[in-house]
Amino acid sequence: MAQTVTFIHAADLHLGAAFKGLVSLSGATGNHFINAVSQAYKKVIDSCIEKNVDFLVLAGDSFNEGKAPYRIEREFLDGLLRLENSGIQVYMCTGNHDPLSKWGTRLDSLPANVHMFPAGKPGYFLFGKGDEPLVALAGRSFLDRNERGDLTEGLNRTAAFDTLGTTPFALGVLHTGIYDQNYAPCSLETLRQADFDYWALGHIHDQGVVLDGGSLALYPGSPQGLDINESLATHGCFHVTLEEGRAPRFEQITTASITWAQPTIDVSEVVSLDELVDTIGSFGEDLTALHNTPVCARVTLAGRSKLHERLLEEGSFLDVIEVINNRYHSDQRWFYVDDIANRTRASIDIGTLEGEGLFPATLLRGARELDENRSSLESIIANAFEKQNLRLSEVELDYQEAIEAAQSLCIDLLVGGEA
Ligand SMILES: [Mn+2]
Repeated sequence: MAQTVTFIHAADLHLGAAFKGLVSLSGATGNHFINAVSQAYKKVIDSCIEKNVDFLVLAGDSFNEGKAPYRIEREFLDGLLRLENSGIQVYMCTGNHDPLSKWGTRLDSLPANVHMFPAGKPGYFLFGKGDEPLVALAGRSFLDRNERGDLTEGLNRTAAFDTLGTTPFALGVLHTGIYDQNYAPCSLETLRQADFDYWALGHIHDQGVVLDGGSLALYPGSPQGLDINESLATHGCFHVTLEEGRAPRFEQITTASITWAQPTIDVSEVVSLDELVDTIGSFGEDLTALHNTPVCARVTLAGRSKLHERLLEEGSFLDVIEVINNRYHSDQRWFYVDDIANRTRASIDIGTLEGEGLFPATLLRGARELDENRSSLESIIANAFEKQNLRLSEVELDYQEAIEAAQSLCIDLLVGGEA
């Protein structure tokens, strides 16, 4: 009968990471932020138990820092103990945020079901059911924060079988930036030649497929996006099935309890702050429904808007943010605006400017003449490029767009608010 093994692959838990600046929020919202990273870890553990997997792989950066508060260490160990009680093994390596040299006595407190790959040399563990050996695992931990050498040496199917004997499946476990020279760099070719069924990788916080076909190499991403820069991407872990005679299969499990977003919203049609609140709010409601989690957003407003002047008034954003954050908030589902950036520009009525017959009118007439006389426009632009030592022939230029952008910029400088 074909053998089957299932496991969950997670990485970059970053337990203890705080959402800086946001944890000062009070009440339920503040607690939700404070607990988001721990909640994601709990979901990883819950998923292992619900799916009744054979083991869990953690591919480094389990902790955000070498030293973690007692409460955080306790949470980590309690999760591992729940797995031990369910008969689920754990294979893990450390990464740049939690290098093994910083673990100290924490290592001694790991339950018996947890198998930590060594630092300084490759390590091998055998997973089996009953007397049946099933999976040879090979992996290596970060010793210090920076590992500038290639850590894949000895991490391959042959070396694993030489050490452990032959098994139906072979797995690699490594924290690596691949292309990043500071974080255990290696080449895709090395990963491929290792001939594992599956590489459980860690380090990159967005999910990604590094190798597909033959052997599979995946980054599961961080179970919880850690800050506004880890926006929208799916954050979770992978549920992997290895079956003899078939390619490895994986499905993703979402674990994040907050979604970050950085939307740019066009407000050229928005004429009042009330409308602005509604516009941003309904955008946020769509996002919370889409991701089925609370959403924290840093909003950029764009477009030529009649609101431009009003938005430059001191404090107007703080008021808008407060109204939104109070209104779009219930116990389970909320939309929270962390900050608003104003990239709107003054609303300009070209007809009025032309009618006034002042300098802007002269500028607009000049722009129109240039638009009609393409060859003189081309020579002006070619001259400007030459002065900057740039070659126009290497750029694909939309002259219409260029002249509109230039006209818009000049008018802003002449009449409209801040540039
Ligand atoms: Mn990380």
